[in-house]
Amino acid sequence: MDNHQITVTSPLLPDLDELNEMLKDIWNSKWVTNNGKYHKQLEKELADYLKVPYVCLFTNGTLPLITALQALRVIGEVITTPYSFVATSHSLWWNGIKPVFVDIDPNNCGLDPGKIEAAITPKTTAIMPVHCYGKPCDVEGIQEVADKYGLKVIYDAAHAFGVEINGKSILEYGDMSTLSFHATKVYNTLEGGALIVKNEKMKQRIDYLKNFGFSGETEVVAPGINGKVDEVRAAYGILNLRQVGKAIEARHQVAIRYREGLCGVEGISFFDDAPGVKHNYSYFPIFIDAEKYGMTRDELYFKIRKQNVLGRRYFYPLISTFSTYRGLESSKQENLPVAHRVAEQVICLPMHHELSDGDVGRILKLIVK
Ligand code: T4K
Repeated sequence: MDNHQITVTSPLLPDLDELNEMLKDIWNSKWVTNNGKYHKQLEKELADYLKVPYVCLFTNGTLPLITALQALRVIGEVITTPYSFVATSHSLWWNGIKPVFVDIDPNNCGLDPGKIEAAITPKTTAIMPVHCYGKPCDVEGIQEVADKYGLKVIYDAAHAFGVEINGKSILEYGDMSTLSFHATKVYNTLEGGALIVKNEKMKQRIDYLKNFGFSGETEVVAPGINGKVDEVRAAYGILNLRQVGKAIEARHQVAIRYREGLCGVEGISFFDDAPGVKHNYSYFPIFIDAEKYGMTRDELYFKIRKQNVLGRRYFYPLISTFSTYRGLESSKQENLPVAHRVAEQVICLPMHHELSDGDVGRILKLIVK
């Protein structure tokens, strides 16, 4: 029996010959970084593809979070979710900001806007929600609370490349949004990321901040960082952008097959497509109700692992349980009952553009009893 390893994801890679042609060009030009021509081209092409005004490229998806907080001068306390990759809260910590965890809505695994108000204090200056798995948060509900209390909203949209609500990019909501272009993401530049901003003035400010704060050869206007992307990764990104639509469609087909296979399985739930939303199928989380399914999440997780199917428990354990954060008042388990439950139930099944029908069949056979 075919028992090859099936990983949770697999990177979308550009054609090597095409990349080689671009590498030759870079080698000839000897311009390899610092806002080169491929860097400029990728920022422009991404803005068009994503239907957003301005894209600022970064070397990963964590630096744009850190930089957005700097650019908007966020201080004090920020309301955020414990149900995410740890980079979300770390970006606050690196800015000397206290994360205040609020529980999630089980229907989208994003911040529950109904629970935000109770966590606001005089020190609260912003909200940092996450479009977890690329599923849109309740963006209207979150904005309503933000407007009422004069708070900034920075979306960690690391998973939400290309997601739209009624034809509008999800990256347009809030004050700023960030993306990750890590190898494990729908669209990747090996390592990489971006900050999406709304006007040219802010784009300029971010460009200063990601280049040590330099506004010219001899002037430094802010304590900036080095977040610049080199020409090799920009070229790679240009080529990947040409095939990402096809890759998302392949993922869509995998999601359809999973849903067909898992429909009606007692004790297993999953997300359907939401009306009006263009999804990117970046992850396929399933949630195990141990009592009804007759097996705990971990029992199923290790059972499929033993058969070389490497799902992942994103996002277990919760950020609020890590040593850096567990002493915070908002980290108490009774404050986050939904997040704790979901983190105990989730397995992200393998999801990528190269999964074959046979792979999906093999995975389903292990889960459907
Ligand atoms: N905000 C959110 C909500 C995020 O999810 C993330 C990152 C960030 C912010 C920060 O963005 P970055 O600074 O990372 O750009 C991965 C990624 O490293 C991380 O980017 C991602 N989120 C997180 C959810 O997952 P791991 O530790 O699960 O990756 P790893 O190395 O175990 O890889 C998983 C599987 O992917 C492997 O079993 C096989 C496949 N893979 C992976 C790599 C790296 C490949 O086939 N090739 C590869 O090169 O963290």
